[in-house]
Amino acid sequence: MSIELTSAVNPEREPAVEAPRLTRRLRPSAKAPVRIVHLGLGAFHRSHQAWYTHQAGDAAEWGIAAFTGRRPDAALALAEQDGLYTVVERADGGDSFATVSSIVEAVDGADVGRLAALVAAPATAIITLTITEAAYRLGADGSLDRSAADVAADLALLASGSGHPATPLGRLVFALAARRAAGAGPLAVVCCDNLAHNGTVARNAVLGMARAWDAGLAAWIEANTSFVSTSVDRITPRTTGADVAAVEAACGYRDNSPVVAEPFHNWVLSGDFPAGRPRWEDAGAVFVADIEPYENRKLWLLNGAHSLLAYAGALRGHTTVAQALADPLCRDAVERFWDAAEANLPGPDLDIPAYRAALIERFSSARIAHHLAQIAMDGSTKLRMRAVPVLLAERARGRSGAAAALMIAAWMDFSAAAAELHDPLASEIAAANALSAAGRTRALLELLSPELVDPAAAGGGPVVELVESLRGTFSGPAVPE
Ligand code: CS2
Repeated sequence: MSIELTSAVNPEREPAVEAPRLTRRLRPSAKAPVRIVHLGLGAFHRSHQAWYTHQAGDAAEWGIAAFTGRRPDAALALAEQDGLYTVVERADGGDSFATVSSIVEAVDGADVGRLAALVAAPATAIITLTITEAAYRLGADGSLDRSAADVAADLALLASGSGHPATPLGRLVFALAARRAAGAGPLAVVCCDNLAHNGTVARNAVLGMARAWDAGLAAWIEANTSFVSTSVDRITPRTTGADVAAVEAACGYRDNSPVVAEPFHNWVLSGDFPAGRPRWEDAGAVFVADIEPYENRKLWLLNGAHSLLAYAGALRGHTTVAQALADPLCRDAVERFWDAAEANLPGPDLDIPAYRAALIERFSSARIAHHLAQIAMDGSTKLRMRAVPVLLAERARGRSGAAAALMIAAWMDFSAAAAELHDPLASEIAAANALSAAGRTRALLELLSPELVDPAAAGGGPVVELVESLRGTFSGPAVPE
């Protein structure tokens, strides 16, 4: 018996005309000199810091060399386009497209030699970071966890001089040592990860690593590096194949690295730039003396609601932020959490009612598919910034903190149900989940913060019982409309 093979491609069809690849030859734009080095080349860097730099009035003087984290892919794709990419601003009324040219060099993060050379160059004035919250390797006490396996491995490598470090912190410290050796002078490290006091966190993490390697280097970093704190905001869902096709249709070129973002964008910064900075204020960045109220507003209200929706929504069978928010049970939990957070945010200047109303609109965007799975990752690190401070602040005021405790209970239910957990503490969480009911809740709370189970602190035993009583709140299926 013979089988007739038919080609999947219809030979009668016209061959598809391939759109030209986006490059600087196709879209002529000069390369600015590298003055910013970025660690963590991902979608958010491209929709936020690189976009702000592109919009700055003095953009021609400020090129970015951006390094990936674990994988080289994003650097390879961007390098093929000479660093150019498209920002798709996705509004309810439609998409708008802008080609961004501030990234002038896209490098595989493993190329630590190139990183050191660029950081050591006198022209480099700024190092920006989006390395994820978990990469700061903070222990529950807020200092660098030197016993974390990858931190310990990097410290051993640095001490022996036998190879290049693999963690972002290790690479950064290695590169700062090169700057010190070159006598290239002071610079600013600008943390753009969603952490409370992120400049201080970055400082403690970098100095913690440096001190364990070379006390002289640590002293040099203290004297020559300004750690700038920032609050960063722009919802940036993962890019899909449909987005690549939409760019091709609208712009007439092939861009393998476009990024989709909401129209809203916000950047608040606090700190010194000893070697200068771009005019980011031209794109709306704001420079303040005291960043704490802004960062708490963003971390608690936006990111806190995101994490609550990620766990509650997933347990209720939802996939995106907009779907979860449309579920009355999830929406009610968000509003209650916001009430608790708002009660602990200072003054009318922050205009919380308007901020909350804007968040409802941003989260409800029907055209942005922001996946809960993307937000659910690294929950143990995120909840320390998003749920624990509100819970402790509420208890310090004599209230139960139930709205924040509900986020923690939902995270626990999610972590027990998840087939695979993406979290720096995944094995500790799995071990805790194997314990019996009350022991399990206590052990999980302890991973978030020892304060939550310390009988002498505001929390104490009642927090364990409170969280335990809230478990299972979202485990039923969503009620169909
Ligand atoms: C989100 C953030 O994934 C997450 O944890 O909460 O990435 C959020 O979308 C951004 O901070 C928005 O600015």
